[in-house]
Amino acid sequence: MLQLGTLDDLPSDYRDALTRQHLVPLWPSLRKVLPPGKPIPQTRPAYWSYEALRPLLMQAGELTPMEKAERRVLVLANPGHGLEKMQASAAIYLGMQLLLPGEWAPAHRHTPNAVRMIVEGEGAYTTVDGEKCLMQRGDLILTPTGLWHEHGHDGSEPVVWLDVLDLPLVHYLETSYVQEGPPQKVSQQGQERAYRSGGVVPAPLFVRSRQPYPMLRYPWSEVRQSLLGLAQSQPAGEAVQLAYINPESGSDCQNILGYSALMLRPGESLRLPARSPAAVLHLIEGSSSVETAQAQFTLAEADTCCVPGYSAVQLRNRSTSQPAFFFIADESPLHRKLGLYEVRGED
Ligand code: 1HN
Repeated sequence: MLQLGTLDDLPSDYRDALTRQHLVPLWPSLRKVLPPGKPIPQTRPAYWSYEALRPLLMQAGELTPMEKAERRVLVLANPGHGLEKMQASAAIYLGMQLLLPGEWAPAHRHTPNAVRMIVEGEGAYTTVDGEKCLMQRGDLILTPTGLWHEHGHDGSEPVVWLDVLDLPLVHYLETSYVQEGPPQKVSQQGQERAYRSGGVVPAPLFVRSRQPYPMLRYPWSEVRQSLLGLAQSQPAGEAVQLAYINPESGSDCQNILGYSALMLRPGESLRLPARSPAAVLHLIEGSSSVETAQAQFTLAEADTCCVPGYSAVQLRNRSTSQPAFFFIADESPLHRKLGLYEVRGED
């Protein structure tokens, strides 16, 4: 590969003349924007312990009333991007949100897509586009782009959930904004029952739903059961993994980020191949290690970590008697749409 010239090779009066005309020579920066072989990600392997962050989140509950926060969130920021960027990866934002009994997070809608993975507590709900969705541990609830949403809490204990948004990308595209609105009228509840079983969808009078987001809540009780069923039908050693999809189209449930649930059988190890998208792994249940070439993390229940793209990941269930269950968010829908998606062999 050619050794390219640097900025220092150029006379300073020439550089100044370029700058005055808003011009930049490409060759001193070419290798930075086009590194050989594979990208040099800013996203680093990063880990957040729930046990360590929980007291700080509860403290935020004492320090900052909802009226001063709108959403009371501690952002899980990847140091590789700089904490102030509030990014877990190039396209993924992560935050832990706290709602205390009786609190209310007012209605708004925005261009970034969000999902919530419920981490602890009972009695909270989120209303999305008029559908009141109960929040129970392990549930995945979608808040797609442009849909009104607000959160309430009728229970007696704090409720915490993990927010995953495509905010870094939508912000980078200069398309991120929010609108505030009045409280929504609840028009339906329990809509997830309409999509209870895989392979069949509602078709009243032979008519199928044409909504882009027909299913908003994916109850953990159903997903967990499906994983246990899949584990029995899959040969040992094959990944037990389910994708959260739009049940009408069969495609990813959101446009930019993809979501899946993965089970490790007791004592099981699994290698996830190196793929172009960065991913976030959140342990819903169990105990597991997550290892890349650069880092190794031990995840306890409710812990979260991030792994950069182009790097293989080794998962290992640390229990020989209990399964481990992961929630995984990644950038694969985006990469596929852009024609950038890659799976690599051994890295
Ligand atoms: C948002 O709307 C929520 O509605 C949570 O709970 C986190 C982070 C950035 C932008 C919007 C919510 C968010 C957010």
